[in-house]
Amino acid sequence: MYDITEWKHVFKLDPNKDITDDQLEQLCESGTDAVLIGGSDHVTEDDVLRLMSKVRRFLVPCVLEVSTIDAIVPGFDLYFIPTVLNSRDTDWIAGLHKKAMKEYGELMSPEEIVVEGYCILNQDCKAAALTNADTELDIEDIKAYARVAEHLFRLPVFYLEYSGMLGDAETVKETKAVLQETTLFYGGGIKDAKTAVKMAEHADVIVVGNAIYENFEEALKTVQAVKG
Ligand code: 1GP
Repeated sequence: MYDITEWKHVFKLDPNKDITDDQLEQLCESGTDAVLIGGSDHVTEDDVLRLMSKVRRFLVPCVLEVSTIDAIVPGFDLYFIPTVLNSRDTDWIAGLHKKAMKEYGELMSPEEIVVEGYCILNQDCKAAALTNADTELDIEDIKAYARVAEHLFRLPVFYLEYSGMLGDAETVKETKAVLQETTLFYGGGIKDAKTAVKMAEHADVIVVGNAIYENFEEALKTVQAVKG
């Protein structure tokens, strides 16, 4: 029903941050391929539910990126489950996942679940601190993680995460070159049409987060920039 291999652009909304109803409408009707709800800290069930019910008024696919077991809310189109491949803490690789499955496994429909193999590359971002990620990776390490995602774990998504800073386009290009089946997501520091085009040249899907809250008008322009 939802073919993520066709996607090019996603907005990531933080349930802990404020957005006006008018802005939300503009995002949902912008032509983006999906609205992803997720954040690294202070994600509560109430905030997720509130935001979901607003996004739900529009046709855009509404996805929960699960970051805490305490805020899993039914009613989303898809559930993205991150596994942080370069975490030093097994909880973020499969530990929390096992806990979630123990609690909700019977209720979850496999067709609603998309597992994302994260590779976190900005050592200063919250996600890196939270997951104790080993960000000291060279391009060969990153390509190896991409191959782990596609060839070993057969994950549908490999996510290069630079949250808060613009990453290296050459790294995205070289990573893309080793992936055939797995969809390459790129997120981090996209703040306007120019940065969107730059990262979308090699990533399959670009994710725009912070810019929504920092410069809304420019963030909105990233959709047309990559979807034309
Ligand atoms: C964060 O990859 C996303 O998880 C987007 O990053 O907030 O820097 O746009 P930014």
